[in-house]
Amino acid sequence: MLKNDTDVIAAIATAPGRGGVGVVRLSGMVDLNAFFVGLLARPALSPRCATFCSFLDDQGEVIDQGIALYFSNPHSFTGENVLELQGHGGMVVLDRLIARCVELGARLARPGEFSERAFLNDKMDLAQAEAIADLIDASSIQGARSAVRSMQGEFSVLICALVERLIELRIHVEAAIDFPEEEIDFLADERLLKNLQALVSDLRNVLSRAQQGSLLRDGMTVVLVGKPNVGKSSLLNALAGNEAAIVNPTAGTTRDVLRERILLDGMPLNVVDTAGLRETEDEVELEGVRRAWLEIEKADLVMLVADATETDEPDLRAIWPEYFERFPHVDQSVMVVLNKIDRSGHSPGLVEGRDRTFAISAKEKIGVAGLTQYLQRSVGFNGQCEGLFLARRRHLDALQKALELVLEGNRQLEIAGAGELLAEDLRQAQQQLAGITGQFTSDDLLGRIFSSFCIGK
Ligand SMILES: Nc1nc2c(ncn2[C@@H]2O[C@H](COP(=O)(O)OP(=O)(O)OP(=O)(O)O)[C@@H](O)[C@H]2O)c(=O)[nH]1
Ligand SMILES: [Mg+2]
Repeated sequence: MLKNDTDVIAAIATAPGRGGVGVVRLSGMVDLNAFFVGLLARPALSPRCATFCSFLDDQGEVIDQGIALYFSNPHSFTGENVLELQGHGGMVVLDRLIARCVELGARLARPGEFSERAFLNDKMDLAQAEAIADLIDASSIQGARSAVRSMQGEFSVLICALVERLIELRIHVEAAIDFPEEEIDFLADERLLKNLQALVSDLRNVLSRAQQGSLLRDGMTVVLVGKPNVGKSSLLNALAGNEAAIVNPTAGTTRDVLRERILLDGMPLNVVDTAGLRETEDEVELEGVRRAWLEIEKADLVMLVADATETDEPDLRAIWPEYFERFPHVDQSVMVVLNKIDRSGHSPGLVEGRDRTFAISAKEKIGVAGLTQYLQRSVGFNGQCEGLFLARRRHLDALQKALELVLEGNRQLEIAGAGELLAEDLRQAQQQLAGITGQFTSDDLLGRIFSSFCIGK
């Protein structure tokens, strides 16, 4: 576990820049007397009362005036004594205020240190702390709603219920193993099998809700690639609904990598436009092509844009052999977007008899809405966000591993009647799930998680 440290930490909690109000926040286990007396010229503050004060420097000069709020432990966000100073939101005034706090013995808080202390003091579990950071970063209403659900603990409650079920199963199995003199037929124990199966089905259900939620958080990255002039930049513009990229009949127009973030029913879609892939002597274009390949490697989905008037090859591998030569063992999603159907006469939509091919006209905006729906469907996002909670990659990994372990245990039981192996799988599955709420998480990982939060949170 991370060490609970006793310093008083201080940070500007409001976003940098100009604002009506600027907040400095302090937290520490020690009493905050130095701050009451030296900063506010008061012997004490009543907890949970707003007090209008002058904030003073070491000479007694007024730095600012505002509201001071005091929360005594454990009734605060961090579970420690917390002082919040609400002054005016200017950079100089807030910098002076924070410098004064440091003079009085506080140290500057690391990013996420308030949340870290709240976690260490059991004010919230790890998934809830992460949900606060995700709420701050949410890019859509749906994402924000799901983050609130996780922050309020709905996700954690489900995870804890799964952990409880695992514990019960472990007790059952391990108690049976502990009496080796009795011949135990695990398979004959219908209750055990039934409970295992019910657990698998519940794990699957939570995993699928978490997967949907994680799409609201991270969305997907789609990279548009293809030969010059096929209409990649036109497609980026059609998807984004604005003229973000330059479109021109000259082949080799786009040389840099261009990114646009679009929301599809709350799911962020990061669309990346790239330079047309071709052999070239031009140094700048060559660099563009090199960068395009780098983007391809990182994408969740690669959209090969092709000109419908030129391509009638049904097989993806034949249309784009270079890709399959570079990445012979792909498990990446690749699809073809057949563009310019206003000139070829194809109907918009999925093309029958062709491998993962969708026909559109980017210029005339035919089939583009259908393409976005197809994208959502292909990642399993149904646009419904009732009951979703914002989940992170690490939550999905843990749920996935727990599910695999339980399935493996079940298999061991069915083929070999091996109770010991089942017990071990269940133990590891429990550890995986406990890692989500932070009951079983390494210091190193905790450090990494909290350091990605913003300062003052
Ligand atoms: N008729 C028709 N023309 C299109 C369509 N989409 C794009 N074009 C035209 O094709 C030309 C190239 O379009 P771009 O979007 O610049 O193509 P690109 O693939 O980004 O090209 P590079 O950046 O050079 O690799 C432009 O003249 C577009 O107007 C379409 O759906 N129908
Ligand atoms: Mg272009």
